[in-house]
Amino acid sequence: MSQTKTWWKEQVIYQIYPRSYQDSNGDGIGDIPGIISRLDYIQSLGIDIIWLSPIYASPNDDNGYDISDYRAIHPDFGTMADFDALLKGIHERGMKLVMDLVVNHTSDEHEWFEKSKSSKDSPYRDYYIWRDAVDGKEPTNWPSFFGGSSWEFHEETQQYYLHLFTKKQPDLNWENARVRQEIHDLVRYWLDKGIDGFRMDVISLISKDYPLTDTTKKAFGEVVIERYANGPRIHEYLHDLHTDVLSQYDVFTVGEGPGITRTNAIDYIGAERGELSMIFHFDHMFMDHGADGKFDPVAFDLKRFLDVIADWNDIIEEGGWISPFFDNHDFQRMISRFGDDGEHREACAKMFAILLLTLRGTPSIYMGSEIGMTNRTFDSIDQCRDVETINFYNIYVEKGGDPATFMKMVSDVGRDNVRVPIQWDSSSHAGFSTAKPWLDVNPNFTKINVKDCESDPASILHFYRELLRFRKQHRNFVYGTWKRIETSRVETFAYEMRFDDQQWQVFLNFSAEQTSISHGSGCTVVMANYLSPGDTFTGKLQAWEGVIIAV
Ligand code: ISL
Ligand code: CA
Repeated sequence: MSQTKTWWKEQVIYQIYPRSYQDSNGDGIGDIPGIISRLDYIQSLGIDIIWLSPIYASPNDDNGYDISDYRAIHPDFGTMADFDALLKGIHERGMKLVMDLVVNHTSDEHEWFEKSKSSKDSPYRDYYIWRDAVDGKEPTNWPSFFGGSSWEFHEETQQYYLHLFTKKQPDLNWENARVRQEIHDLVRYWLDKGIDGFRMDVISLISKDYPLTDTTKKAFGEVVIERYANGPRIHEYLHDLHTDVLSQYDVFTVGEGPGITRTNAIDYIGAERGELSMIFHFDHMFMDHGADGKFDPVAFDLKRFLDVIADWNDIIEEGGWISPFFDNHDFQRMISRFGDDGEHREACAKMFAILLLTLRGTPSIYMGSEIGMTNRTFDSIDQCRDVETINFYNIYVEKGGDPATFMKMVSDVGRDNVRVPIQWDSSSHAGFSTAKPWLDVNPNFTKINVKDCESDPASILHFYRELLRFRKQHRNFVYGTWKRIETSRVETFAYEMRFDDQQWQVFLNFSAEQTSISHGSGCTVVMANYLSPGDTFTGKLQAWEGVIIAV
């Protein structure tokens, strides 16, 4: 199916986790003026769209994914005037701004919840999901994403409320038309300010499947599919939000949500559906999570990983659109997770850049990938800030688990790996702040930082720039076709892209072993991490080598 031309299909997203981008006032917390001071840098990369993780008022139980006022900026980040200046600065540079919309839940400190819990008769009671105890216990056996039960008992009114995330993140009741109206209003508030779209947090979870009943599944991922995601009214809610609000602006939306699968995704993103512009899917992100989630890991399966990438690429042929990504603020650094962050770090980071930027869709680059940032080591829970890590640590240790074993897992999979400050230079605190940061920098900042990359023409940073420029010049990436080329070796991923009379092939070696491929020999290189444009490809692939050739 051919895709209609739309600006947001042609662009590239850069995600900023605001607490960790740049501190401007020496309190150790990244802020809006800090981001403003880096806009020229972001523009110099060739980025089109900036996605900001939440900057709203929040008690920060889940670092801003627990919002207490949707129309206020958290003082840690600055003021509304700072926000307006940021938006202006982004637009002046020809870029766009996407905000995070977190409306599956609010903070328990949001005034709606304060009123809701005040009394069973409060007109706000029904903004959230309250239930009586059943046989003196939780209404259902639902586990929370962040450990423990999804129900919290409220002594004063003697009922439980539902929270799929932490107990400070009560789930909103979307069945209530007033809740939906409030959300439409706040979406309109930000769109009227001139932002260019929303990334919608766990949007697949907003419609609950009533009556709420026990799950029969054991594995957390299956519970999500069985009970939490893709509820009966999800498409009605998204369609209404689109029709009543979003469609009146020239904006786009990217939906995030566990439980969206290869088969049901098209219902969210099909062009004629009028729901979401695109989604982030998680098939490659959850595949090494075991029954109990990320702290119950199973072995990474490269074959499956590459099959998932190729399979999801086809959804674009079916008329859908996605945002390819390999890391974000919830996972670990992509090269540490899927590649090599040691000996072959530079080659590997560049190869992943080739992959990310030659898939169809609107790619999302997580801040710091452009310099090949890596996971760090966490030796003690005191070094961690993430509520997910801390909750699961407590559960693990209470059950008699060895703290050191858990901390090893945290160093692999903990979300704080990607939340450490950006490494700007080799000065103290990596140039992020003059004070001790809210989450300590990765000690490798003296070797991996933006400043050093700037002065090295062969750096990962310059490679990203070149690749982004290249992507912009060629429409193959957006409107062409993409087809996998079968290879005899799991670690060699190959595909072909065509548009008009242009034909390219991409070969990627997902290993440190040298190998060769029977395609493309004698063709001219257009972009590569070892070879230079204009070189002749010989069919040989070095460690983590990536190459795009013209056929
Ligand atoms: O982070 C995860 C695994 O470690 C995911 O399961 C994550 O919880 C899920 O993808 C939803 O994430 C989003 O909503 C959460 C928030 O903590 C995440 O930061 C956000 O991206 C609750 O708002
Ligand atoms: Ca600050």
